[in-house]
Amino acid sequence: TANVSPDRPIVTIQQHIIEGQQRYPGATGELSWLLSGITLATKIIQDRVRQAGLLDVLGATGTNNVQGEMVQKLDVIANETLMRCLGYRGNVGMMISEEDAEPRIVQDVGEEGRYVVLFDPLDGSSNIDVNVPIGTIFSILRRKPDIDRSDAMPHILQAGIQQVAAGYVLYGSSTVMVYTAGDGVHIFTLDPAIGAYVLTQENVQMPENGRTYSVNEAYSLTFPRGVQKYLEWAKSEEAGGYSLRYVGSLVSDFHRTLLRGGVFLYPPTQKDQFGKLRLLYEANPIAFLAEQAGGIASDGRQRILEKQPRSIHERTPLIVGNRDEAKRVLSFWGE
Ligand code: AHM
Ligand code: MG
Repeated sequence: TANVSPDRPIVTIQQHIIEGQQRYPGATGELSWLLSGITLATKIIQDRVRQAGLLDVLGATGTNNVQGEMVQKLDVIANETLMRCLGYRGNVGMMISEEDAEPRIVQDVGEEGRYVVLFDPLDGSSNIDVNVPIGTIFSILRRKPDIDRSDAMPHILQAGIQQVAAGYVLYGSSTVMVYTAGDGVHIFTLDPAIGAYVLTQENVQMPENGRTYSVNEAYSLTFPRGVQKYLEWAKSEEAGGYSLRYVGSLVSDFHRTLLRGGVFLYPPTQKDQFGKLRLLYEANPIAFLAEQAGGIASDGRQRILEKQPRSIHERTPLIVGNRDEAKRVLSFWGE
């Protein structure tokens, strides 16, 4: 992982993407246009997230807040903001959002729209009221050129390996965008004074080992036996001292795993046979980032990125972490 040195020129995310694309002959710059829609939307969302408590208070006397807007739930605001910032970019063909429980196609525009954008507008939104970091996750696919657009599904239900780009924005103590277009993982930090995402870490690699596991251990009695065994092992003397860290916000839990190593798990439970996380909006983009950073993402049986999605609702177990630790979990998994 290379921290950007202080004497390097300031590079914004747009600049970085354009420079990256110039390395590919025939690149049209369309992806950078699309991404600027996402960066704009997440700047607006982060502003609303930062005001979350205030908006409630200011809106409590009537239904309007200071901007004269109706007070809305933040995940609805996030969803609409992404739609408004992206929906009118000609190259966005379809947008699919995991708003609330039911993902839906929110836009189908532009005959020439070449990209399909999938997002979880505000992941971990049950954490808003207690001021815990939340995030926006996105995944970008290319619309299949040879298939008629009257049925959206073949364009949407593509394996994660087909992703053109993916990333997330974490609304934490600072706002960071973590991004890959298949050419490494790069981190940009929002400088609120100038309103730009500035490159702060380039070519991030997960640490080679990390003795941290991240899982909702309260469900452990209903995890598959192999997962229980891993958790028992991690607490044993032989393991040499592990820590448990679980925020309950995937973006936060993965971000820590990316930078500090260790493993994040959402295994099958008695309640949810395939776990809770969604393949298209959560597991795929996270898996793309993890692999680009030298890590592993699996559902326990196969690589997340190779899973053929069958429905837009689909959930999947997820094990993601630095190579050695994820492999260790997988070695217990089948037991
Ligand atoms: P959401 O998309 O409805 O916000 O739910 C997803 C979140 C993830 O951020 C997090 O990893 C998981 O739910 C936590 O689930 P649990 O409370 O079962 O541990
Ligand atoms: Mg989510």
